[in-house]
Amino acid sequence: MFAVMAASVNDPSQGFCRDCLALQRDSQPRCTQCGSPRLARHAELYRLHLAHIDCDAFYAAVEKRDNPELRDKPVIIGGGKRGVVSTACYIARIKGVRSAMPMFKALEACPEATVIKPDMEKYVRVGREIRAMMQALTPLVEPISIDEAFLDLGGTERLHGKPPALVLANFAAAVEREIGITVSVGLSYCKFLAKVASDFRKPRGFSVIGEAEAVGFLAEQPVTLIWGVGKAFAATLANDGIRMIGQLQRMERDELMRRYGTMGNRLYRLSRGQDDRSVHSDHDAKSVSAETTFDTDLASPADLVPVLRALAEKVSARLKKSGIAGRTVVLKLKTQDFKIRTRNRQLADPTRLADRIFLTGLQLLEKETDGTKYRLLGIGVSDLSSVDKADPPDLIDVQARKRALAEGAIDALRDKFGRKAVETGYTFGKGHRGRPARPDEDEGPEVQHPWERN
Ligand code: TTP
Ligand code: MG
Ligand code: MG
Repeated sequence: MFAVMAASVNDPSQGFCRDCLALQRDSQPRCTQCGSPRLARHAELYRLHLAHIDCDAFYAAVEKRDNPELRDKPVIIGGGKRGVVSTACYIARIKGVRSAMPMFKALEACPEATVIKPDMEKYVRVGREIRAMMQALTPLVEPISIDEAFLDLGGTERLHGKPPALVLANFAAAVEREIGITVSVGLSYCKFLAKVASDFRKPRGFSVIGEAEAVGFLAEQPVTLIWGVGKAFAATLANDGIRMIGQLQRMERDELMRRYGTMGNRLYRLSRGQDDRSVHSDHDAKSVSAETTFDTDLASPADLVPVLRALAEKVSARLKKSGIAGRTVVLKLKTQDFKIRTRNRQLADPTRLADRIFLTGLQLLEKETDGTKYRLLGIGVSDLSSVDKADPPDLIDVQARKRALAEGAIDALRDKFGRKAVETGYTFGKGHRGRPARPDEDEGPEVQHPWERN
């Protein structure tokens, strides 16, 4: 049924109504069914499935919901006269009130505002309710903060009987109805642009950035739109005469990397709308992993093993930094035709050692190197625990003990002289072959403890 529906409406001049969800069969400015002007139309509307959803003026919206008298008044949420603004409703924003502004300044700009102290417990509760609604749409929900998340709705058409765009519009309406606050939706083909899109027409926004328009759209935007370009870095770029993303698009990767190091690589890729980070669900957040997508598909152990080693080191570094260890090693492979293979092995004790993670991963990988070409390789650990039970001195495997000691020594050297100072046999000199295609953007989820999430 969906195929017929999509075929008939998959046209840039058509689309659907965001209020009543009726499909539009012509290019009228208002819904042919309910008269609403809130129509979603886009050439790629029915193809895209990566979304970012963010609540509008979240704390303020919750307070307005709970006190309807405030509905049409300026509301500021924040901590007392000497505090700062957590957020302000959109009415107060018209007057110039912004998050993180000192409260006295905010009240200078908008003296008539009602100021409310934050009720975190309530906001966390509402945030959880919204997250539960998201999780009913897809298992691939990656919360980013109390009021926002990425969702990957790929492959859910059958389940919902409609394409992701319609599911999202329906979701936004359901949040308004059931929770009593509004959200903005960004729909695109990658995380970077989905997030940009959700911020584009707030509040109650629904913005689509398709692949075809990405480069042209980005060209016109300031560099600050790029993740990781904060005030300080924007000032560095401005010093070099770079203010717009279009300028970055005209620069070579080598030049950007020479000037700005690994950040240069990010500038190169994101300015061109290249971002293949996938959405990691809450379940993954209970693991620590690293993965990379190759520029060309790889099949041979000679190519895959050094990548595995480098990723195992990365996972180990994160575990050590966070003071945790994992007991199950998980190998992830994506084949040329996008099929995902995951293989697990449980260890006798939790580990945080690169060597153990690597060697276990290697055993799992050996069985999978049968000539199949892979486009992605990842390694991680789950069953996380604190380090006290991790890597006990191993009486039987004296070699393992030696390796643990050697790794401790390597870590100490790296602490002193930097990561690059000490390369191991597996990674040394292999950089040109099996190295991750994007060494600084191949990260799986950062370590996330379930209790850190709201
Ligand atoms: P945001 O989503 O950044 O902001 P918002 O929801 O208030 O407004 P927008 O419509 O632009 O998304 O942050 C979510 C909540 O986090 C926000 O309601 C309050 C809190 N917060 C702070 O406490 N301090 C801050 O500096 C920011 C940015 C947010
Ligand atoms: Mg928000
Ligand atoms: Mg937010």
